[in-house]
Amino acid sequence: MNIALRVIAGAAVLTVFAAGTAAAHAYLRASSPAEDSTVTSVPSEVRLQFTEPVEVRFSTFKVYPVPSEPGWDRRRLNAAAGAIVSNVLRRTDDEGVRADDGLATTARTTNEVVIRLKPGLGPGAYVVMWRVLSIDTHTTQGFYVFSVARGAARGARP
Ligand SMILES: [Cu+2]
Repeated sequence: MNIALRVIAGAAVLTVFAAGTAAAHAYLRASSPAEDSTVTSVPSEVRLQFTEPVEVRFSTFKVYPVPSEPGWDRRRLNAAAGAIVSNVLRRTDDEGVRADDGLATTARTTNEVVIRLKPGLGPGAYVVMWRVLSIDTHTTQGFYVFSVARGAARGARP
């Protein structure tokens, strides 16, 4: 992230505090796979729908595997995912360890962002994370977890 963007992000945080919850920011409205869901076919992409358009080139989207054990509940998975997010959201040159293969979205500003997943994801938990600059210049970030079931069918769309 360059200096200018850092300044924008810092200013955005102050604005968020000042404006409280009344202002509109780019929050996640819906996603596929859905938050905390377990899918029975291996997804090839993640679709994120935000509450307002985001500046794609000034935003970050990543999917990482979440090392976890079968039987972990939602809370435990989300705690593990949160720890990963704080470590890797700003990391660069991490293509090799990510579960995603970059964006399919080519628009500069859009409400819906499509993230390509690497082919043939194995069973287990994954965290989808984002830090987005919305067109109103506010920055928001978040994450959610989905899981791929054991024995999930391959080659299907999410
Ligand atoms: Cu906003």
